[in-house]
Amino acid sequence: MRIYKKKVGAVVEHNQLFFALEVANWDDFLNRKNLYRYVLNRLVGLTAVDDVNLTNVAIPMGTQEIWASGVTYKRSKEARMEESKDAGGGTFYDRVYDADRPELFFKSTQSRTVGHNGTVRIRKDSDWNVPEPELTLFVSSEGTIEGYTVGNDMSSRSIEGENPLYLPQAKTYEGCAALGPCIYVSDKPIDANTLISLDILRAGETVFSGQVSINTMKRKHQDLVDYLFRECNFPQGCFLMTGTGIIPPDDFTLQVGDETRISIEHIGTLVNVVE
Ligand code: DO4
Ligand code: MG
Repeated sequence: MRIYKKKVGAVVEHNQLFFALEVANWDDFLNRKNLYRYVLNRLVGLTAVDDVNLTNVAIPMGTQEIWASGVTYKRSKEARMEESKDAGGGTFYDRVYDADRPELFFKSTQSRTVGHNGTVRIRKDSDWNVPEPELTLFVSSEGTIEGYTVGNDMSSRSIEGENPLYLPQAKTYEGCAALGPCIYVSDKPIDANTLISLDILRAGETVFSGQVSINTMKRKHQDLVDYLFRECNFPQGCFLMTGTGIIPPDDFTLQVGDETRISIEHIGTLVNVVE
């Protein structure tokens, strides 16, 4: 099933039918073990609705933090070693790729995040910027993976490449993240062969396209979550981006007005315009 957050309440898509649900508090609604069963029970006795507008959905988050994982795909390791070679990046990305402990970093809050059809930003002090299309987990306060959404971990490659200690500035700023359009919830983990694709359009023309399967990811979703929860509590649950396996070539940078389209099978397509 897919859960869309609306200005008021939620729309749930289940077996090709749509249902409107009242939601008093989004944090409480999402943050539960076995979210799938809970929502399924709430659908009992409801009549499907015909007239559903899914273009104006809200960011499917409440007050949760967004965290992110890094260097979980070989492509990310290689691109980052290249961009940071003048700063000694030759070894540390290699090492984190092979280490037991993953790279995890704080990414964003709701106020710095946009939803489907929202406007993401590139920093004014950065001249090399990319979207990072990432499968994003919704994790309950008990550390269980309850749902999946599409995430964009907008990144400044020039700032990150200059010095790895600048990572928080390369990653966290106003409009640095997008999530949406919905949360995909199932009674089993997302298919291991799920494809992620990214298309970047400039003045209506495609200037970059890429695709990756999540089965090429180095780490397991639950291992990332377990590390994140080792010494952090998330009373409302949290979102965790799982890293990018698609990075445009080194001569590519986003421009104002570009449109990013990130699709993940089973979930949908997250569309954003760059400002
Ligand atoms: O190491 C820097 C960030 C990595 C990242 O965001 C990714 O691999 O997706
Ligand atoms: Mg990333």
